[in-house]
Amino acid sequence: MKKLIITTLGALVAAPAAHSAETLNIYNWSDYIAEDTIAQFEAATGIDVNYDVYDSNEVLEAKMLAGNSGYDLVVPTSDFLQRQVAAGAYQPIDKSLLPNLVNMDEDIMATAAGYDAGNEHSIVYLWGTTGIGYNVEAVAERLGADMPIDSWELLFNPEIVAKLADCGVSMLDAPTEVVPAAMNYLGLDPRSTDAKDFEAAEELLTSIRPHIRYFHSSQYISDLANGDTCVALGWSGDVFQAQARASEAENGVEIGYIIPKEGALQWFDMLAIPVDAPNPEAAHKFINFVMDAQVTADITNYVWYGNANKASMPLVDEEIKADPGIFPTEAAKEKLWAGMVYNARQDRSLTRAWTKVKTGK
Ligand code: N2P
Repeated sequence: MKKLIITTLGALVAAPAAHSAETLNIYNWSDYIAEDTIAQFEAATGIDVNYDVYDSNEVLEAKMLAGNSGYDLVVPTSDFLQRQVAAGAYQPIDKSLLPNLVNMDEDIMATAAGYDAGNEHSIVYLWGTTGIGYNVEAVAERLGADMPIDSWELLFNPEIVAKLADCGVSMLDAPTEVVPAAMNYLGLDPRSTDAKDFEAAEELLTSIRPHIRYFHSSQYISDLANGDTCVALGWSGDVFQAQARASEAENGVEIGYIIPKEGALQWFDMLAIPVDAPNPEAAHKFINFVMDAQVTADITNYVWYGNANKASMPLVDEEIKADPGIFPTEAAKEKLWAGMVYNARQDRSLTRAWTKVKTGK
């Protein structure tokens, strides 16, 4: 019986990898873990990991609300998590199985507790912002080198984005992130749930729709890196991964990331265990493994997202720690907003606006 083995943490670490029939099913965001994290976990515990990826909170939410996903560990963003916890989708985390909890940054965990009281169902995995990735040369060629590249204007000003359309502009397919960003650009409260504000954003987005090549939440990493697109509304670390890929390829593409001066969404992605997880013990084991200072530092150093692990910080590359696109300055922090938790009615009105934008109807 596998349960017998996994109640003894010490025995697990020593278990030979080759003889274990135990599996852990993880469903995580794409491009969101270091190259060797899973292999290291398997070697340390003897647990076989099935690792699937997604690039959309909506896709994950549909699976969590339907139940029977078969996953032991998933990574919803905190605003989505709150809704899913309310629906009974997650089981409480057994903190007695997480000795590495002492490594966590209490301030960030407290912020996350705003979405999950007492951090009962979740542990912060990584966090980042939703801003703009751009090809430095391609944008300068089209807008002139003096053009200030620090604003949502680049994407949301119809005259400016029109000039960039030929080199390829993409947006996340993430209504709860793009619609509030458009509202922020319009001077509206990005956390507003007023249908009128959604409509104003819809109108703006529809006006720039002809200049958007596609809506997709992971393809833009390689497209930016290869120079196939030149502007993306995207996630901080993903843009930095594009930058790193271009520089490794030595293809002459230089990618920058902007936290717009008007503000940006700061989000937190959370490790959570579905209520019907087949192997919650292994999920706890993985959470504790990830909370190791070196393991988390390796992840941040690979994916360029901030983490909530205080003990990992001395092990995070100086270049990453010093980058204001990854760890925003105090001034930028003042403009960041937190994700809104929409109720069903608000969610429908947001989704309706988004569908219209995407289909142009
Ligand atoms: C990584 C996606 C970042 C997660 N590709 C957005 N919450």
